[in-house]
Amino acid sequence: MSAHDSNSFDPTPEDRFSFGLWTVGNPGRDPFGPSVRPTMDPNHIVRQLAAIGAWGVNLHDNDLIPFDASASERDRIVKEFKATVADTGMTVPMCTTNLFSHPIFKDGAFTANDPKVRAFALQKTMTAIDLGAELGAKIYVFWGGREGSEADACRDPRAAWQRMREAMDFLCGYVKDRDYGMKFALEAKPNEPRGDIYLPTTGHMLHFISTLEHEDMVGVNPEVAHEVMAGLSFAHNVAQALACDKLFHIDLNGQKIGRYDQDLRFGSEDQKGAFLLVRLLEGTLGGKPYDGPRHFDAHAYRTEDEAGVWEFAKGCMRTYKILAQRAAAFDADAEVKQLIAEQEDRELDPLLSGGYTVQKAAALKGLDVDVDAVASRGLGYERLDQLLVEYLLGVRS
Ligand code: GCO
Ligand code: MN
Ligand code: MN
Repeated sequence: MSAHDSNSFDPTPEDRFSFGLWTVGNPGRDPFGPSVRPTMDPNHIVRQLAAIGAWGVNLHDNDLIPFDASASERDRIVKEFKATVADTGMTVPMCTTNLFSHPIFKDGAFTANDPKVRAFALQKTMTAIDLGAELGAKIYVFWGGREGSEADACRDPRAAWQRMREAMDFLCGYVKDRDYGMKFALEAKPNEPRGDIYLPTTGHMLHFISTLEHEDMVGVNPEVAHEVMAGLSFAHNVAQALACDKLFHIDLNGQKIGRYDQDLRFGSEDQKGAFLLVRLLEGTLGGKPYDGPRHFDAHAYRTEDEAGVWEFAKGCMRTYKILAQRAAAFDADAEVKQLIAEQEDRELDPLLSGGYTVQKAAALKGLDVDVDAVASRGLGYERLDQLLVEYLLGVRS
């Protein structure tokens, strides 16, 4: 099969593509209008996802079990859902808690000023972690949707940070005590629904994690839209997480800079950013590829009916695979390789890596650098970037 055969972009379980129940199940409600699509039954979602070649389905506790369900209702729902997941050969790689919809969370959950809210948030999360464990999830995501403020005078932001740490340390203890073998993935977002959310970027999260008691079991779940909302390079954020072995999960979608959280189909905006991201995740430039789930946290346009939703989901996976193929071709191109290699002067490596020694300091101080020659050299990045654009536009392969 040629690399251009459209079938080669069909998803397979090895691709580890996953969707949340809340993503394809999004009925199109927004602040200006109600649902435009009927609510889909979770079991129907799982069957459809399996039919289009997805591998995993993720959920918040309340995507599956209504907030006020009785114990017997809960057990019936979970039993049926588990059977559907098993029948379709799907998996539940990740679960999370809805700590933002119910009015009790209007001032946050783990960071709320009212201790009863914080206690309820821990109670709800432990119950949701139990559900995740029952469904076989090995990754547990924390997105602090309402962990923020508008009236900033309401609390010392250091207290919010401290409360968040205490909650994470407590819940890590719970998972260890129960032997669930789960890892936590923390998801940053700069704002929306709160005016400002604490821990607004992946970089903030990475530092926060280094202050936790069980730092080894906590990583990040960066989302394209969230870093782009903050005006940042998503690939750079992901690269830092990968370099620290902290990329435990990822939320893929599309976003225009400077907007509200759009959650668009993956690759539908900023194709260059998406190309650089997939190149990094797939390791086509070299380096260890990302081996976790490729999760799409996005939803279909409000213009769509159910058929449009499945087109949206297929589009996310197909574009990811197209970009993976484009990135592999780009990095295999001899001219690209040469342009990148030209920037590398291996000779100085021993002086530049491996830490400080007295000898290296002396050698560096004595080094004769022809400053003018180095400064006047063109770097060839125009040609390199044009080649990237040509691969992206499909005129070079
Ligand atoms: C958002 C977030 C959420 C989270 C989800 C999983 O902006 O609404 O991206 O979709 O990813 O709650 O924790
Ligand atoms: Mn997300
Ligand atoms: Mn989001």
